[in-house]
Amino acid sequence: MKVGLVGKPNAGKSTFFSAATQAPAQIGDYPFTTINANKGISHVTSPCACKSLNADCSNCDDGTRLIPIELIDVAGLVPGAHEGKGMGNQFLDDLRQASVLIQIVDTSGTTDLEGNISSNSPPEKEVEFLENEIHHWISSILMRNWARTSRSVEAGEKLEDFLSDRLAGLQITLAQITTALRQTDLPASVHSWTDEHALSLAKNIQKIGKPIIIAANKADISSDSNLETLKSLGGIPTASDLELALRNAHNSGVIKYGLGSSKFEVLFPDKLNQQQIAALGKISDYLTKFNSTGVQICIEDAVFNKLDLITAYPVEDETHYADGQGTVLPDCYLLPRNSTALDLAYKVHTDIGDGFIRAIDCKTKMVIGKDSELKDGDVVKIVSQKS
Ligand SMILES: Nc1nc2c(ncn2[C@@H]2O[C@H](COP(=O)(O)OP(=O)(O)OP(=O)(O)O)[C@@H](O)[C@H]2O)c(=O)[nH]1
Ligand SMILES: [Mg+2]
Repeated sequence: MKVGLVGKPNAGKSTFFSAATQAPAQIGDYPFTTINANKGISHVTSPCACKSLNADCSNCDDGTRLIPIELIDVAGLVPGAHEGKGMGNQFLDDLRQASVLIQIVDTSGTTDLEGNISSNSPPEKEVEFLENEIHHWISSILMRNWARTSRSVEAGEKLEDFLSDRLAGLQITLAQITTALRQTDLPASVHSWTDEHALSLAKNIQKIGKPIIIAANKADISSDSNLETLKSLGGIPTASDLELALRNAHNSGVIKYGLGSSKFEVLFPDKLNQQQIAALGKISDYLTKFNSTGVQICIEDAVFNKLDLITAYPVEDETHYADGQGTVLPDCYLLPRNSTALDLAYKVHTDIGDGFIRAIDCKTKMVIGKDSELKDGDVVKIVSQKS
């Protein structure tokens, strides 16, 4: 599960990345601080299955399960990137593996679309141009050598198979391409497709196969009107640098702060200097107003709402909900809704999937077949020839 962070330069992508992953990343108030992509592990949270099972689990934090996902922070994207402007679009390739994108928008309006300091840059323009760049990127992949290669479709190859080959590696499924084709008005003969046709198909492919969440970043210094505009576009108020400060203060033992929390606790008030007291006061005011820094909300919205993933726990021992070594609920996987017991088996290991015999729903102790659909939080024993 990979989530890509995108946006214009200087919007706060690396700050968001560093806050969410705790991995070091270069942060600077100038464009193109990041050239090479940063990759790191972040987590989404979900109520652990041990709660309802009354199981003695040591893999969650007091009933909250942390499930790892990968974040990718790429170089800033400027208008015309698909034509080679700014850093060009080779770094869009870094986003190929992302199933969902979070666009980091500078809602404060203090930087223009190139990431240079500006007095009043409308943040909604960022949303518009970025979508446009992603659409052009996908359509350029679709249309590469179109006149020559699309002959195979005229010769009988199924269009969706042909397009799926084209988009291989972009984390876009055949089913998503089929849906996008159904939603797009296209000429029957692929030979007569124009760039405009490819662009309308690319728009639908992006909406279905690479959805974008909007983080209305720098909310701590944004005007109410800019924030309202972004919220009307679905933006989530976010203050990445406050989240980074909170996590750093938590890691250094100054405060106690839980992921996505609406508050923090100062552990050693006597040890704080005036500057730290002022900074924590500012953060506290922000949390009172917004209830959270928004970073965790963006990531969880991407995974649980946009991608609609569910959690499942494979185990080997259906009585103790444990693996072969006795570890209770050792793993928690994220799977698309409507995934089956067989899908989970394949996620654990190809051999386990190939050798699938049956599964057991550990909550009900009922035997379930390979086509049985899993529910969020299911605990499943897979019986396989290879296990
Ligand atoms: N006030 C405020 N400043 C922020 C926030 N997030 C980031 N910044 C500042 O914005 C500037 C740019 O941050 P970066 O994280 O380097 O931005 P970026 O999008 O990765 O930039 P490039 O790598 O150049 O594309 C830095 O000065 C950050 O401290 C925020 O939520 N609030
Ligand atoms: Mg950066």
